[in-house]
Amino acid sequence: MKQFLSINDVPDPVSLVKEAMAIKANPYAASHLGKNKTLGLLFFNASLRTRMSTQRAAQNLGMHTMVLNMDKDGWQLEFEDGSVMNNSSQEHIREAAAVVSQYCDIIGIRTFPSLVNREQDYSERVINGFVNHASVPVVSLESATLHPLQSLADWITVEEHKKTIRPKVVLSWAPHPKALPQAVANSFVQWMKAAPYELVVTHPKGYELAEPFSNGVTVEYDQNKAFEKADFIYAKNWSSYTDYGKILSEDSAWTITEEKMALTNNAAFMHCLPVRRNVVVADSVLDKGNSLVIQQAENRIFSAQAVLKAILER
Ligand code: AN0
Ligand code: CP
Repeated sequence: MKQFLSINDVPDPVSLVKEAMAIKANPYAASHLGKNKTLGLLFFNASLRTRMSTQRAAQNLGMHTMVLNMDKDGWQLEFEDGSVMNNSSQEHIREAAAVVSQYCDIIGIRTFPSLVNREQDYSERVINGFVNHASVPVVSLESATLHPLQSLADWITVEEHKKTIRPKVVLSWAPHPKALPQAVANSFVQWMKAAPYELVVTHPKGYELAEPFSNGVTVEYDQNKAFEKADFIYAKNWSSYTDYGKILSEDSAWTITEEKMALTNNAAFMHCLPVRRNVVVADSVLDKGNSLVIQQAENRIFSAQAVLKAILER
C-alpha cells in the first residue's frame, strides 16, 4: 500500500479486514518489521482513540512514534502557492511536509474541515498538501471528508459480531449541539458499500451525504422504518453537506433510545466515539450488553496495524 487516504488506496478491502483480524489474533508476529522506522503523527485537532491506538499499532510493529499537536505546538501553515506570507501563516506546506519527511518514514495527519468553505474542505487541502510535498507515505487519521481507519475498525467489528451472513447495517443520523464533520459518515458509507452487507442510511431531509460517497445507497427518511430488521445500528451526527456546515435539526426524536432499539432485530449499537450521552444515544443503550463501542475502539489498533504493516511491506 502506497498511502492510506481512503478505501480507494486499498487493493482488496476484504483481505485487509481478514489481515487485521489475523493481526488481532497474533499482534506481535511482525514486531521486527518496523525496526528503526518512525511514524510521525500530526494532529491539527483533538483525538483520544486515534492518537493512542495508532501509537499502539506502531509499537506492536516495532516502530517508534513522534506526535506533534500542530494546532498548539506547530507553526501556522500556508497552503497557497505563490502567496506573500506577510499575514498570520508562518511556514509553507512545501517546507513543512518535506522536513517532516526527513524525520519520519510514514506521516499520519488528522485535520478536520472548516465546515465553512465546502469547496476547500472537499478538496482536502491539508492532507493533499502533505501528500503532494512529503516524500514518504501519508496516512489519514481523519481528514476533512473521510475517516478510513475508523471505517476499517467498524467493518472488523461487524464481521466479529454478525450473526447472519448478510446483516442489515443502518447508519443513523442523531442530534448533536455542535456542527460536526461528515467524515465518519462519508467513510462508513464508502466502506460498507464494499462490504457484503445490506446498508441503509437514515437521516432527516437536508442531511444527504455527498456524491460520490452516497451514490447507490438506500436512504430511508423514516428512522423507525429504517430500524426494522436491523442487525447493527451505527449512530453518528453530521452537519449538513447541502446547506454546508449547518445544523438543520436538533430533534431529540432521533436520539437512539431503548424504544428505538426495540424496533430492530435485537441490533448491536455502534458509534465511533466520542459520544454525547443522552443527546446522541441514551445511557441505557450504551450501557447494555449489545453496545459495541468499546470493541470498535479496541479494533482501531488492528485497523491501524494492518495499514501500517501493508505500507511497511510495500
Ligand atoms: C469528530 C467527528 O465527528 O468527525 C471526531 C470523531 C472521531 N467528533 C467530534 O468532534 C465530537
Ligand atoms: N473515533 C475517533 O477517531 O476518536 P478520536 O477522535 O478520539 O481519535
